[in-house]
Amino acid sequence: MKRRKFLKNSSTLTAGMITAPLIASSGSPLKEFRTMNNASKSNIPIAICTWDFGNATAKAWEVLNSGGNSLDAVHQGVMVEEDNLDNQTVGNGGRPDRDGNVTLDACIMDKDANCGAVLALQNIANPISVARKVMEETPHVMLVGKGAEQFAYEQGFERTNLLTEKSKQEWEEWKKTSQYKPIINIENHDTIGMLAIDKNGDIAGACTTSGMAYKMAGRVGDSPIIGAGLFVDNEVGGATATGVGEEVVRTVGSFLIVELMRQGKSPQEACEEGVKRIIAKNKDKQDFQIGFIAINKNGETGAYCIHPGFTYRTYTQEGHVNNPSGSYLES
Ligand code: SD4
Repeated sequence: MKRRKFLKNSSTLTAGMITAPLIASSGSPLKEFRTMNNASKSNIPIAICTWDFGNATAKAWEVLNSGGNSLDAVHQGVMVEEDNLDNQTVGNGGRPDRDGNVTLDACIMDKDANCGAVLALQNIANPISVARKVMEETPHVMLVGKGAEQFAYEQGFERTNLLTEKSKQEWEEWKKTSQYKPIINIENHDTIGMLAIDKNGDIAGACTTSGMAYKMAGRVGDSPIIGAGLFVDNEVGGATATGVGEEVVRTVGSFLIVELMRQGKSPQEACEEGVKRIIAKNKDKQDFQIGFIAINKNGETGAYCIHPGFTYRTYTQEGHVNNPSGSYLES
């Protein structure tokens, strides 16, 4: 069954089930939304992404500035990095798992809370496009491994060898010690998570990664998990994450940040609280990086991380900037 039809069939039930608890659980949300919606919209349209992926935000901006929607903007924006063979943390050319297989994770979410994801996808260069197909062409949200790959071929995607000579050589070198030790701020870029607001004021997000280098076969992090690596609520805002995915999953980080904004926190305050929740669960261990970025309905942005070094890109009418993120620790 096509997704749209499936949603139509279930919409009466879902609307009744979700509206009541939302309003009941968050104080006076209607008042808050009204305040946010009445504020200045000078920051719209806007595209933001984790790390210094300037070519990706430039692409997203091109889409937004020519009147395109936020879903197309984030989709086309993150694809720039999936296609960048020099980027060994996203898409084609990504570092493999410990068995030498490149396995990709990605998800996408639109203004109507439609979403799609692929997990541990092999041999397909643009996992974000497959995730969007899952969203638009199936009644499901996530497809994993062989099933995701099979679906991609059915949708016309080509089989591609994703292991570049450079990533292969590094993996051969790594095998000499075989120590799994995620590096903080690896080469100052990593997973790309992107959020955008279009000229209509609608928000969408996308997140795509090759995951932690030399992970166990079958390991999946936060990046393709809606609520963990990415979450968008068009009434409130969006958030996305980079870093050690296990820790983001444990706190459902992106959903948490959006809910904190719903309760009145700014994107900056919400990101800081998100990081602090992770720190609180890791009192004896801080040798890992997490970075969050967030945006609210007005186009205000925020970012926070554990260790200094994380940056995020913003593209608005005001300019195209790589911004340093505040950090919980000083080094
Ligand atoms: C993961 N969050 O697979 C991703 C990878 C990442 O910094 O962002 N690394 O856990």
